[in-house]
Amino acid sequence: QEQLLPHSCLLTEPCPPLAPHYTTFPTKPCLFSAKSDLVKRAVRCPNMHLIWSSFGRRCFYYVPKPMSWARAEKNCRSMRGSLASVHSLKEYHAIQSLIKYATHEDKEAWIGGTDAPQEGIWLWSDGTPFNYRHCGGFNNYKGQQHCLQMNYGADNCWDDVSCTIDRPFVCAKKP
Ligand SMILES: [Ca+2]
Repeated sequence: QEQLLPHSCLLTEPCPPLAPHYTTFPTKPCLFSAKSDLVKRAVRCPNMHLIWSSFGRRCFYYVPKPMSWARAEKNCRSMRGSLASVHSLKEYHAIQSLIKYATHEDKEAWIGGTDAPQEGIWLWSDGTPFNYRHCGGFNNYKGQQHCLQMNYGADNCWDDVSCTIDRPFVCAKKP
């Protein structure tokens, strides 16, 4: 059976309002003091301890529960989003800081990249252009690595890995 996140998350959570200062999303967890704007504006989902944060023109949501890439994407879609796409270094740093804020580490996580339809042609699950590449090689080890995990290795690069392993994940959606 598919395990979807509680629908109360979808129905009760507004996306925090976008504010100009979010365009300089803190990249160090020490900047997230308990009284910071981010925390005050964040909306917590009961039971799941989830937080939506805004950056640029999208809202991002870190889900700590590990699951396969497809289940992760399905859960993001159940919240009217999709796994996060990344289009710049700043966006990547924002997503990294969200994970660091939630986990206090640079934890590996799914984002929306996949080359499952055709090897070597990378797509974002939200349909946006795959126009940014962070560090890390897509080696398609044993021909079975078609999904993109972030925060891989000592340099927190990108890595292609089997889509069926379980990872926490980051959703994104337009407010
Ligand atoms: Ca790989």
